[in-house]
Amino acid sequence: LPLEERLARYVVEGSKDGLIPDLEEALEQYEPLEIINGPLMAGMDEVGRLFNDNQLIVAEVLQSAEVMKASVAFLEPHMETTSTEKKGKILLATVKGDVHDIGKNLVEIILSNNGYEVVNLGIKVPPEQLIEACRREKPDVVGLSGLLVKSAQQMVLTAQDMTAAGLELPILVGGAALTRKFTDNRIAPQYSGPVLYAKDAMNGLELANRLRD
Ligand code: B1M
Repeated sequence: LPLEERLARYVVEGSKDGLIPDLEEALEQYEPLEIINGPLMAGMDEVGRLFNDNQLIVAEVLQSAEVMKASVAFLEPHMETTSTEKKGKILLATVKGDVHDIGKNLVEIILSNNGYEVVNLGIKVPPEQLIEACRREKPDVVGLSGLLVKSAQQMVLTAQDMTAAGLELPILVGGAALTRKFTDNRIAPQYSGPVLYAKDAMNGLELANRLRD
C-alpha cells in the first residue's frame, strides 16, 4: 500500500505495528499537521463510518483513538513553534456528557506551540466547573469542544450559565457536531460575550489570534 493508505489503515485497524517508522517516512514529505489532517483524519472518518454501520464496536474505536493519540504524540515535537512571547491564556474543555478529546488536545498543542498558555480542564466538564475555573484562572478565552449532537445543545446551556455568572470573555467553540449556523443562531444569542466557531484546530488558532488584535 502507498504510505498515505498505510497511515489511514493503522487508525482504521487500531494497530501500531509499523506506525512509527511510517510516520518517520511521512515526515520526510509532509508537515506534521498535514499528516494528521490528511491520512490520519481520513482513517478516523472511516472509523466513524464503520462504527455508524455497526461494523466496529466501541472497544475497537478506542483502539483507533489510541493510534491517533500515539501518532499526535510522536508528531508533536516536530511541529513548528512560533513565538515564545505569551499571547494569552485559554481554558479548554470538552463539554459535560462528552468524552471525545482528540480534537481538543490537538487544539491545545497548536495553541501552546504558538504562544498561548493553555489550561486544559479535560472531558465532561460541567458549566459550574468551567465557571469556577474562569474565576480562578482568569483566562482571555474559553474554548469548548464537543462531538456529540447533544454536546451542541450542552454548549447552549453552558453559554446560558456563563451569562448568568456574569462572564463576558470570548468563547471559541468547535467539534464535529457543530456548525457556524448553529453557533450563530443558537449559542451566540444565549451569551453575553462573543462566540466564535472554529472548523478545525488551525482555524481555532487564527480566531484566537484575531481576538487579540
Ligand atoms: Co465517538 N462518536 N462515541 N468515540 N467517535 C463520534 C463522534 C460519532 C460521529 C461516530 C459515529 O457514529 N459515526 C458519534 C456521534 C453521533 C452523534 O452524536 N451524532 C459517536 C458516538 C455515538 C459515540 C458514543 C455514544 C458511542 C457509544 O458509546 N455507543 C460514545 C460517546 C461517549 C460520550 O462522549 N459520552 C463514543 C465514544 C467514543 C470513544 C471513547 C470510543 C472514542 C473517543 C476517544 C477519545 O476521544 N479519547 C470515539 C471516537 C474516536 C469517535 C470518532 C470515530 C472519531 C473522533 C475523533 O477523535 N476524530 C467519531 C467519528 C468522527 O468524528 N469521524 C465519533 C479526530 C479528531 C482530531 O477530530 O475531534 O472532530 P475532532 O476535532 C477536529 C474538529 O472537530 C475541530 O478540530 C479538530 C481538527 O483539527 N475541533 C475544534 C474539535 N474541537 C475543537 C475545539 C476548538 C476548535 C476546533 O476550539 C475550542
